[in-house]
Amino acid sequence: MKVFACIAATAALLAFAAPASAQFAKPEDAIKYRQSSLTVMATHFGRIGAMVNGRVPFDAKLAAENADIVSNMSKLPWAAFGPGTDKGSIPTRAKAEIWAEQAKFKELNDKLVAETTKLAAAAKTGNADTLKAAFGSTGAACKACHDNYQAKL
Ligand code: ASC
Repeated sequence: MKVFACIAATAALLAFAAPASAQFAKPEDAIKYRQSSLTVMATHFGRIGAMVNGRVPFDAKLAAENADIVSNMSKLPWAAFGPGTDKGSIPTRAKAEIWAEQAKFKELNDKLVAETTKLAAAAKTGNADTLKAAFGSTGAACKACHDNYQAKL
């Protein structure tokens, strides 16, 4: 009995510690997770955009905080595009090609993560022009994936 309780407790702990990919009970959970992380990423990327495009004053500290969030968020969605998460009872603009071309899709995600890492580093320099350049290449990485894998509205 004690051994069983110990195994059960260990299993429960491992379930929480496991990578996100194994943690979606149903497709809707994965869809919500990836949409949420992409929404948070876009929100904070947009705040940097407002600065580099002159809609709000440049603020190095805010830019760095926003870029760190973008960088962290960019690592999350991939795990929520696993097998069987292509459709659910909530709307998704993810195209079927994502699951047909997982290697190519992963490559674009890795590119995004690399660009957002550079964005976070650029923001930490405190130089607005450096940030603007990194914002441009990060946006191109967002767009490359959307052009291929996001259904038009
Ligand atoms: C954004 C945002 C995106 C990307 C993309 C770049 O600000 O929300 O999805 O930039 O539009 O082309």
